[in-house]
Amino acid sequence: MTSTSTGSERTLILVKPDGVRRALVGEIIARVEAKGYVISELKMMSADRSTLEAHYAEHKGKPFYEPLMEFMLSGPMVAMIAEGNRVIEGFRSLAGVTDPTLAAPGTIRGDLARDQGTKVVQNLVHGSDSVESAEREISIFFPKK
Ligand code: DAT
Ligand code: MG
Repeated sequence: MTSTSTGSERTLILVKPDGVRRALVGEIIARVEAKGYVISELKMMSADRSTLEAHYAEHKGKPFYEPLMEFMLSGPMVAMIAEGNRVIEGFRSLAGVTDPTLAAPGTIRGDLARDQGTKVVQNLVHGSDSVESAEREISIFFPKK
């Protein structure tokens, strides 16, 4: 690493229950790997409510909060840690914007998701949005033993 390069980052990626149900786990992982990020942790899991409440604390009270909880509890998901320089920003770019109708073609949400008419947007993936959120979210899904 040169003195001007930024340090390698970590981000939390979730393949949400819609992604697992639709058998898109491999496709999503392939895009992360093809971009060149390194997956350092990976597990299939069913989240419990308290984990999701901690993860989505910033959204508590919003109209889509309860539907979001219900959706995230609706089946198994895949949690992973990806690493690389600027991976937080880079994965958000691979994922596309929150609304899959507006997400650009070429992105995970833009290519593979659409509006389902549900109260919560079902958009296949979660990616941390800052270094602080990434470290907080990683400690929720991959607590140090
Ligand atoms: P992102 O997942 O792009 O970081 P977010 O953190 O603002 O988006 O919201 C978390 C999830 O909640 C998002 O992936 C889908 C759902 N969501 C967000 N805003 C919504 C809205 N206005 N209506 C319905 N669902 C929404
Ligand atoms: Mg978010």
